[in-house]
Amino acid sequence: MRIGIVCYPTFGGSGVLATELGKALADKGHQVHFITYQQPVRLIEFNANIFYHEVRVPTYPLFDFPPYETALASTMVDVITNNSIDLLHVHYAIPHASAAFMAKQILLKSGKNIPVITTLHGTDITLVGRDKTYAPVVTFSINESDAITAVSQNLRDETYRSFKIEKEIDVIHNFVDVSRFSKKPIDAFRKVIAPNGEKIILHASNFRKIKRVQDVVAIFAKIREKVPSKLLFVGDGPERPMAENMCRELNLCDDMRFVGRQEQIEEILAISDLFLLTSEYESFGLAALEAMATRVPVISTNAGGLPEINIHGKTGFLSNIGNVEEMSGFAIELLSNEEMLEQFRQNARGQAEQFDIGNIVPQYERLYNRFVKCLP
Ligand code: GMT
Repeated sequence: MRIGIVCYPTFGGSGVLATELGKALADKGHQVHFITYQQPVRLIEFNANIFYHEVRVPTYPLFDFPPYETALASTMVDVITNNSIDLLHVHYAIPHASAAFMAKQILLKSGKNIPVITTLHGTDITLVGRDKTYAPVVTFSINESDAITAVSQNLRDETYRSFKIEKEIDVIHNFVDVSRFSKKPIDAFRKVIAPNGEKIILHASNFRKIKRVQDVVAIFAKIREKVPSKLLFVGDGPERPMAENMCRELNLCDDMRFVGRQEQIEEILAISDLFLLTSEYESFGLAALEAMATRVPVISTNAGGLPEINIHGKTGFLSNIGNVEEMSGFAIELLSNEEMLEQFRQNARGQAEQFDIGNIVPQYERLYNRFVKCLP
């Protein structure tokens, strides 16, 4: 099958998922065409079945806002026509679903009916999409998609609650390639971060407000009073200066490191003992799943789809949003008990295996086959 994939090419979970899906489909013999404004960050190796088409947005002095959506729709038409694409799969509704609708209408004029699948990822529904500036277009373009998927049951329910959706939304959970997250810890690396055998706690995100990074710092301050430990922050974003300030105010700077955006997250996860995810909403929490695949237990909030992946008392613990006291208590309990920690490590890996790429990608293929009846 020839599949067009549209996504955000940056470090966000939706782009990571879309890229990993494209790579997996290419490995299975499908021809995959990425249509984005920049090479997706996880699209690094060469694969004969993968093609990349850049969306260029010409500027003009009249444009205070260059019309990206128009450029995207036109590029979709061009790529679909010239590469005989069978199906278009867009990730994140805004503005990909509406650009896909426009492309579909244009192609219909020349007799081609391109099936469009929209995968909803989270903030396109729960935050940005709900804004009344976008909501009518988001509702319309989701309804016009030939199929809709959501990355968790929670996101599916939220979508029905927030928008007037007239179609069935299929839940296809996010996935992880567990074989990629099976790295052995590099001792020398661990020693640099935790020279005296301290426990290593990790948080990885885009440092947006929704992640409540201040809670990560506050939890760590409490853990450190009881358990010798270090905190690693992976990623970057608007709340990072605030977190750095907090670390200075609480006198934690010797035990905290901001390592910025990292492509080889599996190396960092491999030396970690605990992952913290304090978000006020996560449709799924792909970062937590990647941690679990590396045998790292997760202490998270119980917001959104997180309870669908993190099992309380088994793979980690869940608390109400902002309950720093309880989350630090759970962390101290776990990090102070080696037997319990090892059991949770094994449980985390076992749970991640349920979401292995090999179990989830065929669900997308079955969905594609509803519209395009052909083998790779
Ligand atoms: O978390 C973000 O702000 C990034 C966002 C994205 O679109 O890249 O992540 C969303 O999609 C991920 C992949 O499906 C999910 O794992 C994240 O939970 C979801 N984020 C939110 O719902 C806040």
